[in-house]
Amino acid sequence: MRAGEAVVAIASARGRSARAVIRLAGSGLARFLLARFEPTSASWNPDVRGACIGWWSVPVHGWSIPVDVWVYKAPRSVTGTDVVELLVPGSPALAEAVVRDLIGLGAALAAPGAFTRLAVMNGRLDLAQADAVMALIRARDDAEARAAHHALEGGDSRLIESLEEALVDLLIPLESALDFSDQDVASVIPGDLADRASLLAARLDAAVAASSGYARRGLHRVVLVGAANAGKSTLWNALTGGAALTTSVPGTTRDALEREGSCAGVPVMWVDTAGIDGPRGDVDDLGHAMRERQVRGADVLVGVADARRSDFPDGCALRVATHLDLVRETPIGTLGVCAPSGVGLDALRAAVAERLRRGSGDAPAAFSLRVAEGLRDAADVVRRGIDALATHPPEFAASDWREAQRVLRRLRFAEPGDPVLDRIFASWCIGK
Ligand SMILES: Nc1nc2c(ncn2[C@@H]2O[C@H](COP(=O)(O)OP(=O)(O)OP(=O)(O)O)[C@@H](O)[C@H]2O)c(=O)[nH]1
Ligand SMILES: [Mg+2]
Repeated sequence: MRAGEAVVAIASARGRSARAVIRLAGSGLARFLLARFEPTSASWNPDVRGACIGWWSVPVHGWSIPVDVWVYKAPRSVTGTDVVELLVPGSPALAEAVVRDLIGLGAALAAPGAFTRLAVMNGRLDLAQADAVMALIRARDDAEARAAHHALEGGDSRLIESLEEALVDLLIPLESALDFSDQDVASVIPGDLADRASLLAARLDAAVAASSGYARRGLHRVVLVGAANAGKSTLWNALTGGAALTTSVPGTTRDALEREGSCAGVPVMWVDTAGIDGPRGDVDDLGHAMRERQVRGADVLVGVADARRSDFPDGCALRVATHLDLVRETPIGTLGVCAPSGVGLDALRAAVAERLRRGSGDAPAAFSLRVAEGLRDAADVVRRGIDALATHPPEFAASDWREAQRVLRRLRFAEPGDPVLDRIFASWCIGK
């Protein structure tokens, strides 16, 4: 951003609200304030950090609207530039009129993610933290919000940094061995260098493996499995408001049916499947294969059985006994439900939410998909260097490990114009 340039956007959520936030960032912001803001305090100074209430005029409309103005000065602002935030009444039309007016006065409409991008370019956030900003905005439950927050506070950045340091520890003895050009280079390379490199590759692998929770973008999948006629589809309909066919004929469901719902505030994807012992035949077998795939991808596997038979499949996290209206008591170790009347559904939702919370653990490993991919690439390049060390002159291993160093560095830093920036901010919305 050049001197005198400013960007503007509505920074609050779209739609009606009590207040809307309009954010300006860049330099020379005082000119907008001097042109449109009428402060209630005579001592207010547009070039000093602070807040002031007053009136904002939009001359094209002849409006003067109440406004709270916040001024933040570089570098102590979210973007590292000067920032002005206007809190105006939360009418979308009104906020948009103010933004259009500011554009008329010379501000540019902020591109998607422009404010966070400025924060990155000005060193307020690194790229791993920028990923975390979006992850936090998109977090669907407590566990994801905690993971994203951990990354935003620098959790991922510290991990990447420590891996970079371990790489430097490998490179230093290798580089200094290469400097002994008058000796047999191989004889001055530490004997345990390959072992130490293998250890680092294993650390990178472990970090990638631990990243799956946060990197997963789909909803938590809760899969209903059980014998044909157990009442799975009836239960699925009651939980999701769906309209799956339900009959007393075994094998009614052939497809896997998916529908979003919520478990005690945790958004989930409920999945209904074909009955385990249902009919066989070419088409039915496709349904059985589909069920097996769903079972493998389940976050919580819910075994469903008619309470009168209690024939639960093995390996389920929860056991749900249906047809509670037709038995005297709930079978031991199960959650009893009567889907047609709604009995037991809330308890089932709560139990699923509890399972999901337990599954996510107390300190979820938190990386963006981009970071996880980068760590995987770095592990590959480190291993290539280990192979090279055994078969080629040491320059080859050194070159591989320097490349791994670049891969790790790019997870946190980018030069202006680096395509990784566009990749990170491509899916962002305006105002963030
Ligand atoms: N009385 C009673 N009937 C139920 C209950 N749940 C399901 N049913 C009935 O049981 C029969 C089988 O229900 P479905 O939901 O189609 O069973 P399913 O497990 O999906 O069966 P498949 O699709 O063949 O695997 C239907 O006639 C439902 O109306 C219940 O809690 N009480
Ligand atoms: Mg069914």
